[in-house]
Amino acid sequence: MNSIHTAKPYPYPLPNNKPCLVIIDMQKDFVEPGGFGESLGNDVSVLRKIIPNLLDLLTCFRKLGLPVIHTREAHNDELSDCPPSKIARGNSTLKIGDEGPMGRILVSSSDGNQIIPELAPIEGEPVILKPGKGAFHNTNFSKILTSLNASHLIFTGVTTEVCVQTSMREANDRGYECLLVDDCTESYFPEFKKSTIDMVIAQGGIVGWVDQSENIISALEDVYE
Ligand code: TIU
Repeated sequence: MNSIHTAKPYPYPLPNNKPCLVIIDMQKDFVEPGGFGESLGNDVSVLRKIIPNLLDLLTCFRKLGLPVIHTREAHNDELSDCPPSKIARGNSTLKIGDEGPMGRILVSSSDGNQIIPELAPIEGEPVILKPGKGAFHNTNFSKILTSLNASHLIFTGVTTEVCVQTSMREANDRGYECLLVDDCTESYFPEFKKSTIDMVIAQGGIVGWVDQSENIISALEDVYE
């Protein structure tokens, strides 16, 4: 069987069906000033360094005709999909649903909720609007993965220990073979990113695998071109 032999903790198998790129929450809310991320007290500029690597990986998937799925952490205008506990959490002056510099915080119709232009979805790429940190909770993610006959998911996006890790763990529990891309995911807290990566590959890959985008691109080109 083909594999990405550089992956940790051991080679990541590449299937005969198509692996799927999952890009978690690369929306303005988390990487641009004035959004949800900054309202929580974070320096959002630290997340931007993954954009060029992620664009290279996305370009590779598109070129090879492999599926790409985007997610956004998003709520409807009425916030009927947002538990009061989520709105109340944190000590920010700007809460979910409040009017901020990029429109209402974390509301799907606002400018701040859109994916950054560099990584904007193209026609045919599903965008999952997820009200939770995980991509499966109250979404059609499972249905889309089934329709794509997906078994192998390559996870990227922000933030590593919150929405990316939650989604990857949910996928792992559902039987998907999950690979986290080290240089295509970022956290506001470098130590949390490192710990997440350590946790994923500990105990023989208890949650999945980790590798760098350069190795993944080169293996995908070898196998699927
Ligand atoms: N706060 C934080 O680190 N993350 C989130 O609230 N959502 C995502 O990770 N997308």
